[in-house]
Amino acid sequence: MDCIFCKIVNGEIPSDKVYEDEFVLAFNDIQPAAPVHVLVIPKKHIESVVALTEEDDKLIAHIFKAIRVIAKEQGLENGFRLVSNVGADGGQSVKHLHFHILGKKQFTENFG
Ligand code: DGP
Repeated sequence: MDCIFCKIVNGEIPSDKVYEDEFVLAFNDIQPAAPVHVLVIPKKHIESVVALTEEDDKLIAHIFKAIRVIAKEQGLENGFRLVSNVGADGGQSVKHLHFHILGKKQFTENFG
């Protein structure tokens, strides 16, 4: 499958890893939009949030547990922004489910 993030999972493309366990990988975004910009992905290929099924319930809980660990490791006690872009209108460029952790930057309440 021609998926950049699957290639990162299987080591074909290098990445700057910040966290890894059996089900989840996290690495620094190649185009950081904040001083901390980590991408958290399931190792399993899932296209986006809307492609999740009940079978993935445990995986999603696991991803959120990893997000808590990573946020702590990255020193984001003061907060962070968590984003998952979905589909064309959501601006999703890589069609493999991922969560952006954006930190060490003061965000506002506005989206745009
Ligand atoms: P999105 O627009 O939500 O699909 O975000 C995809 C992000 O993935 C974008 O911020 C740039 C990042 N990205 C794309 N290709 C690579 C890559 O090869 N390595 C890393 N580390 N990040 C990548």
